[in-house]
Amino acid sequence: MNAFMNRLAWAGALSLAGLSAANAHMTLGTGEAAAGGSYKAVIRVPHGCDGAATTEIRVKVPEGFYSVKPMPHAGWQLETVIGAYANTYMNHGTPVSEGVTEVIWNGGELPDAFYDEFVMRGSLSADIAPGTVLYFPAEQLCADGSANHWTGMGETGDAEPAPKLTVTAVEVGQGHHHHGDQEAMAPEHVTLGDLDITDAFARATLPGAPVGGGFLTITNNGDTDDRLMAASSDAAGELQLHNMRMDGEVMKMYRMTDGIPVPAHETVTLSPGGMHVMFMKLNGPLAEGSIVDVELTFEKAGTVTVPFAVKSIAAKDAGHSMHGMDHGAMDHGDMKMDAGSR
Ligand SMILES: [Cu+2]
Repeated sequence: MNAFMNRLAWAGALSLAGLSAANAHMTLGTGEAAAGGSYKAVIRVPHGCDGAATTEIRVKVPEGFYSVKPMPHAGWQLETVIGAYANTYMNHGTPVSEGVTEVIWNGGELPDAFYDEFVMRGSLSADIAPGTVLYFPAEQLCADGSANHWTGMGETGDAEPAPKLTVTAVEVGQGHHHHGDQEAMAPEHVTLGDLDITDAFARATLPGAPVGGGFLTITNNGDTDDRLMAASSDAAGELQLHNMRMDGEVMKMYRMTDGIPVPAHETVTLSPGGMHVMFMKLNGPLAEGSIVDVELTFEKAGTVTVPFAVKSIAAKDAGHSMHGMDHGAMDHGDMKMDAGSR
């Protein structure tokens, strides 16, 4: 393997020895994530510097975590450092060789007595070996000019331990970024608490098409009603939850602004001609045979990433046929209002 992989493997081996971090360290909200998927790094800042308020957080982005976008933080300014990656990554078919390598939030004031979280989102390379530890070295600067250096990796150095992420094996359906065998990959089911999510697929779109449709089946095995509240994906600027209804002789779609209920012990199916996840402002065509990761957020169960298999433009797998025409031919007046009002 190349030097990059060697370095990752070395970092992973070192980390095995140093797992006993105290709670008051700067850490990541989710310490494990699968290679080949998206990852939301939530950097937790538990305290200031010996009583002084925190005024700046600088976090380095590890190699292998690419296409990173930081989340603005109210009351803080946001800066990014753009640099070249050691490797080139494929982001939905486009090679990416540079991006955000450091994120700086500054100009705010977080008192020592308070806790806060700073967030960035990106993709984890599918080539990262399972068990690899990625470090997010961080500097915490405080109002009195002092600082905490959260830059220790493994057992090296005198610094406090850096926030770290353990990368786990590529999940089924997520190896598509780098490997050509995606046609054979139908998503297995995804489990989130009491919810079983199956048969997630999207229809392929033509070049230039602004929208696409996604479908899935959700079974709630629990005793508590839940609700699909929102969806998001790197493949599109916005995802909305839609349903269809007859308006006179014309089938129209409308936005389900209260989400999609998933009652206890029931199965809800989103399928062509009915409820669907609508990809708005597509960043590019949904290519048949590829997989699109969609993050679904439920009111109770929380958030999960579900791989949607992209099938043919008129896929009738689910036994329906209408949806392919809807978005091209229908009057989109209502839709434009929806999209523009966000
Ligand atoms: Cu729609």
